[in-house]
Amino acid sequence: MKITAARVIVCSPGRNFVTLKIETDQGVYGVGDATLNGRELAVVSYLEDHVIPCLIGRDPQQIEDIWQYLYKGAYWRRGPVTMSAIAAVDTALWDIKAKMANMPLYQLLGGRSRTGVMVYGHANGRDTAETVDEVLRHKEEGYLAIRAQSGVPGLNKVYGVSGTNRLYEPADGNLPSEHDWSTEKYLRHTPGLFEAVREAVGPDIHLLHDVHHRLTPIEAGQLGKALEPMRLFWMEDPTPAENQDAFQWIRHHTTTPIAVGEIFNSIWDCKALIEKQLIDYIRTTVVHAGGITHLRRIADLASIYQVRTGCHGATDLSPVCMGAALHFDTWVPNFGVQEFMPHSEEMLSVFPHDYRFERGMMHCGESPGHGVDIDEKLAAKYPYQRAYLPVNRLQHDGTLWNW
Ligand code: CS2
Ligand code: MG
Repeated sequence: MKITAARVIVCSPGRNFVTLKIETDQGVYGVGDATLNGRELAVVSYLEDHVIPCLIGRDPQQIEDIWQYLYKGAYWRRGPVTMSAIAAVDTALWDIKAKMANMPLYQLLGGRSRTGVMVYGHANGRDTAETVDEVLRHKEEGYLAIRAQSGVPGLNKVYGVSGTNRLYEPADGNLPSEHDWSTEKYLRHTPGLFEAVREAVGPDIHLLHDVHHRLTPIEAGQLGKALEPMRLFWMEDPTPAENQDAFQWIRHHTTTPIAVGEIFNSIWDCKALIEKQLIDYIRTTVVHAGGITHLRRIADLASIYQVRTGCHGATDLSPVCMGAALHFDTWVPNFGVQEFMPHSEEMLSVFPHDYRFERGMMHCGESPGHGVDIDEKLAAKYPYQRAYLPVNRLQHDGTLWNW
């Protein structure tokens, strides 16, 4: 069997997506997500200029050998651009292999480990009252797990709050927008937010929160301790994770579970965090952490230390990634939760898919492969529009901070 062609499809149905399509001499093709929010074209070039020429003529069944070839053969290892490109190839090849085997991808990985995939939804509000209403609306829709993010009094824009009833989409056009930040205001506000949310929603709903890399370890310890009475499912990205050891200072001060990893792109980014049990959930994804092949390795390492998966699933990960992730989630033994930030109808129209949401759970389809395709004609109607993620500055002196 041979790879005969591969092409990158860039489209922007409400936001930018990068998709790789690999075709073979057996008429079967596979699709992979290569979207890196705010740096999309870097991955396009990496694929078109450096990876695709090496793929033509190779046997697409040799998933592992191609993974090793692209990882070691680049010499310059790891990084979000490299690993997203490798991920797109890997996902497309798993899609092809499952189609050739005439089975849904989860069967090829090892079969079903659960009846469905528990997801968490995004409840966002400009203030506590609006956020509580949104949490209750999600509870009504059957969500078992709900993330709550709210505006912070005295700050003009914070992560996770769209300010309208539109879906929250952080990337905006032309040049990065600038947000202001005050840790003091955030730490004063957040415990009260979760007191109100827990009071309203009752004890059974899993509540999550994304700190989005903005605290120092000791501040994160403070927040985790303050949130303990509200029993969160997890506190996410409490502090930047380049220094994995820093998480021990959070662990010293709080039992609030910790999730990290959506910006990780390889097992090396989380090896210490997992082995030292400094986290409870690993958020690495199919699209940014080297595809199914590498994500399985991360999940297996995590399972040894009772760390569970909690894959990132924001709208800047395409429906192709969501489809592949749901097959992974259906199989992986140490599953925790899957993030589900629904794509708009416009976005979904470009990506025919067979996964579905039902009362707090998602279900991958039974069609061969990962169950997601791309409608290239429709995609062509949505040309790429450069967009950046915002940057953050400290409100009192303009210091560039973590967004
Ligand atoms: C967030 C993301 O969903 C999350 O947990 O951290 O929305 C993140 O801000 C975006 O994926 C960045 O592109
Ligand atoms: Mg996050």
